[in-house]
Amino acid sequence: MTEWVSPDHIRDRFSKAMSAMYQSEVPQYGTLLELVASVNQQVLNQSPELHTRMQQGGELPRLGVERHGAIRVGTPAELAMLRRLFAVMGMFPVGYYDLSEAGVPVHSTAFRPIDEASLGYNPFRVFTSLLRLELIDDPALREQASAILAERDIFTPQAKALIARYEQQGGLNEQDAEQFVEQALETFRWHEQATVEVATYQALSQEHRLIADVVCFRGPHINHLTPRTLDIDAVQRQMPEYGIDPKAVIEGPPRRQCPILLRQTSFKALDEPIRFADAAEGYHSARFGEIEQRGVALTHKGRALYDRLLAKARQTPAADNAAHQAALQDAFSDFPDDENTLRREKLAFFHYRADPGVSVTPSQDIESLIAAGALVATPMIYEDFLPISAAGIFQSNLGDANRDEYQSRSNQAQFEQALGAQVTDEISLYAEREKPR
Ligand code: OOG
Ligand code: NI
Repeated sequence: MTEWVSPDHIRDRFSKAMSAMYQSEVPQYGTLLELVASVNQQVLNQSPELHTRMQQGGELPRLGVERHGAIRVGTPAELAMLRRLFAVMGMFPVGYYDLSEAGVPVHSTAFRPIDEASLGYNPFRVFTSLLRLELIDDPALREQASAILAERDIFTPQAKALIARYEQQGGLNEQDAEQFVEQALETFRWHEQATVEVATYQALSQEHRLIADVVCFRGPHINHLTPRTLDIDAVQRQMPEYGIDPKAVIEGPPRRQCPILLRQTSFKALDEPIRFADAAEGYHSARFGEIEQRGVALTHKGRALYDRLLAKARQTPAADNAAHQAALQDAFSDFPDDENTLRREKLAFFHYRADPGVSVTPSQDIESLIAAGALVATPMIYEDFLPISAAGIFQSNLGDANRDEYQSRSNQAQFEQALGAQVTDEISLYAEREKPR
């Protein structure tokens, strides 16, 4: 019997290989990693309590490897093959994000591990967007874009063969797993050489810069990687000292005692030299670095409250990050900020662990078990993304020429048809993991 390499190991190797490739392609990302590691270490040194908690929650070993990345693809066939590629690494489509409302002509999902052990081992996620060509107004340009996309194959023949072998055998042996990581990585590599002439690039770019980014290259280059930080405000503040130009505001909820969901910020996409098919030279900006600070996952009720308070804070346009954070602080004073209240009001999800050292009586209810220390509740980390934040990240990297929202409805069914599978509802996954077993 051959031993298959576990998908968790393949994902771990792949995410490390991707990080190494991206650091060599975008040195500023390496600088960002240094800054994040130093801030995380400071936070852990200053807060032994957090250190202990993260250790107990099994979060410490994954802190340094934890990251997400993002890509954008052009056709249903590309998306469907990516689904099969990510499955080899134990990553499955979770959540549906419609960004057309925010003026970005894509809809997206996140490929990520799902079960407890896999998330604990390496929670690597890839935010994956599909271009919605139907949102291009000009029919001739739409035709041209889809003709260009029809010409390319973003996967190596070996990658496709290994995906098929994985599906057939139910696993990959050591040698195949190693090959797979190497071949899969090729899809995410940067290409200085555009596949189109400069005039085509410009026409597509004028329609939307994102369309040029998706259509004009041989593959869907990874456009950012994102390590997890324990103090996003500190990293945002220190970025300029490290020669990094941060986006204007930190997306998501404000700083809190009990962090919720996800806060994100990025450095602006770099202008990189490219060559066109007609030998013309130019610049393209797509690639950047991002950081994230994750907090507790919210229930439907908690999420509805988050959405409402965020909308309230966003009514006042902010001049800078300080003003934006102040508006958020103000709005989120209505969101309970202690764990017991979050738990009792069913706003957030928790892991429950029994402490067998504490004696209990059969009649004790959950609250008194928790009060006695017989049952320990720890926040369950949010593993997903936020559409308004994602739109903010996209926009800060698409220059200032933002366009208005598209007149289109979100279309999960169309996305799932392209994907060739349904996406899993993220909130139901947290609810499932919270159940006693
Ligand atoms: C994806 C932007 C969204 C996030 O973390 O919300 C994102 C992209 O620019 O392709 O990565
Ligand atoms: Ni991101």
